[in-house]
Amino acid sequence: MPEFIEKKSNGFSTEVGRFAKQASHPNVGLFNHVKGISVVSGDFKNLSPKVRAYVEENIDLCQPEKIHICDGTENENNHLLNLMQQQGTIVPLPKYQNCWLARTNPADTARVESKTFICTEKRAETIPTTKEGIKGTLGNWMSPRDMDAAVKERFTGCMKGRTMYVVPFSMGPVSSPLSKIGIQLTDSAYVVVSMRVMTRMGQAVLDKLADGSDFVRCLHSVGTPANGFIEMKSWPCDPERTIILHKPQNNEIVSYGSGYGGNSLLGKKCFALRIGSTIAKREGWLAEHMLILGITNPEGKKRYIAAAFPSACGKTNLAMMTPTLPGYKIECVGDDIAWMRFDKDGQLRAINPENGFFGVAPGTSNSSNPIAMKTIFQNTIFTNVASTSDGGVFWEGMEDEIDPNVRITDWRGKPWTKGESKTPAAHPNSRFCTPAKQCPIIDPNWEAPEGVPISAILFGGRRPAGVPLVYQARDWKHGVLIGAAMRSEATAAAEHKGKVIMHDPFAMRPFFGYNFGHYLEHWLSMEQRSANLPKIFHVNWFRKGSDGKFLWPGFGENSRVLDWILRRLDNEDCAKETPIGYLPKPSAINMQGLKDKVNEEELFSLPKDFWMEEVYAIEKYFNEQVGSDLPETIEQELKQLKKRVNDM
Ligand code: GTP
Ligand code: SPV
Ligand code: MN
Repeated sequence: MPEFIEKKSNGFSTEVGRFAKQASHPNVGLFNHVKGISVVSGDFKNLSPKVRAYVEENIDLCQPEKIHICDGTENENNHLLNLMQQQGTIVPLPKYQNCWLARTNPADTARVESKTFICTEKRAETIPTTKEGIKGTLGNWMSPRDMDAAVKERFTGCMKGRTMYVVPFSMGPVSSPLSKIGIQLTDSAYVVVSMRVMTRMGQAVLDKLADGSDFVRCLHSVGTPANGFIEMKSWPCDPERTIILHKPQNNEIVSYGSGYGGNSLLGKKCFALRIGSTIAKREGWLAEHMLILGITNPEGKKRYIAAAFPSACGKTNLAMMTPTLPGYKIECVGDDIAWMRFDKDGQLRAINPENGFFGVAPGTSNSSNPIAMKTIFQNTIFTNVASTSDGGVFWEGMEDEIDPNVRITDWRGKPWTKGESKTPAAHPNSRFCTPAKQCPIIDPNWEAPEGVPISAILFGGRRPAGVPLVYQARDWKHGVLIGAAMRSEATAAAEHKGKVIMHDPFAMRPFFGYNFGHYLEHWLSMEQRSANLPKIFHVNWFRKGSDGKFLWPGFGENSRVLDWILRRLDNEDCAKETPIGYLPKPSAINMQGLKDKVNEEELFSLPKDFWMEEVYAIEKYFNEQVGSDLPETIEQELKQLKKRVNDM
């Protein structure tokens, strides 16, 4: 029971002072100073020379008041939660165990792609050379000189009066040879507690660095607005000057102005995908925006599948799916990122470099994702969801999960009434940040240092028209074309407006660390690494009928599609050749026991006019956006697809 209960004006009890007894700084070193600045937790002398140099350099730049070297302990975590509660950054959610709600500044709620840059000497290393007058959409480039100026302008003195946290973290299990280490310097306690959930963070990582090994340098500040912008004390940020910079040559990330998601939890998109993909290119492996799941069929045969869907397009849902087909079992390895490489036997193996789920909250419910619902109500930080007067959370999709008599406060802190309020209760990109090990179907091998063997790779997106529920690539090269040609409706995960269909090759468009043309070459080169390549498929849960409704029930029913995919892996004769690849033969997808009849004809139809337009759109995209960097093989693959569709 909490020791002090205070009635807050927002209607529910908060546990002020719960951790007060332990709130003194853990692990304090007396006379522990660096450059005249006191180290309030941890021992600076014990850091490796490389880490010390990195910290010292950035003390000079950012001029923090204090240094806190994070050890990752529960005591430290409680101290930071307590601190944030006092500052008003988070409130406890007494309905659950150790759960917290953060409300960000409304100007800081999603990833900012337009302010994200890769810095290399030559522009062509980073982005394909686009046609004259065409704005490139495959990443933003900046010169190292401009990067230095941007950093100096924003970071000089930016941590005055604040604590600089030194966050040692590992992407992947600390003991895995496939893992990589980073040090994040940040002035946000929210980022520290979130990094503790999303990565392996703390002393064990510092111990591993003691041998002098290198690490990815991650500098982060929520920023201090230069002028005009009204600062919100509980969520400082500097939206006007926000910038996310990556220098692959130095394995370096610098992020300023935002405290939210992929902008600030630098292990995730910045490290595991953007810097990760450049390391992967050099070292001959793949860093991808993919979930990893294990699936056991009714005969007891288990396989692993990786799947790339764009942001907010169903990775978390598929990774934790509760299959409706009897006898199937799904286990979750990861829901967002896969690091994959071929082992000495030519088997592709994947690890999930993360340690938690930073999942989309709206739409998560006991009917759509009961496993997530069993995962997230302990030790979780919710951000920008709505709260209830009984100390819980609410979002769109949770209507049946709450007591109808509770009062709801929306993500901005305003009273909200169902059916009356015109704005959503939870921000569409509101998220939960929860430890992966709490997932009741976490795979027994999810931390296996050698990774899990991948048998199939799925690509998919939100395609309301024309694209069938599932089809299989003809071969690896055709599969790479399918990945390159991915398109999807825009979502709230980034700053895009409206439901336009956007190109999102490999679900990586916002996350490429280097030239997409070179990335395609890299994927094609995997054919030389193995005689046992995973089979490639494309799925679409989001096709709509002439009535504007989804044609496919999705979620647990997607097990029917996975069943067909597994049977294809077993070489079952359940597919027919079509111009776009192999589609299920009539009645090959098990529809037994489906609640509502599915219009299979519409779901699997291949309208010729749609596919001609699709091919032209891809051709135009490659021409304009990838230009001469497009591999000859992909050009040939597209030509062949065009011919097949034309002959339809
Ligand atoms: P990021 O974390 O942003 O990379 O996204 P994600 O791919 O993990 O997205 P997530 O699984 O959280 O999907 C979010 C949205 O997709 C929610 O609105 C879900 O309701 C919806 N969704 C997921 N699976 C299905 C499905 O099979 N059918 C339909 N119709 N919607 C789905
Ligand atoms: C995504 O947008 O794909 C996410 C959320 O997974 S964030 O980490 O904020 O990028
Ligand atoms: Mn993602």
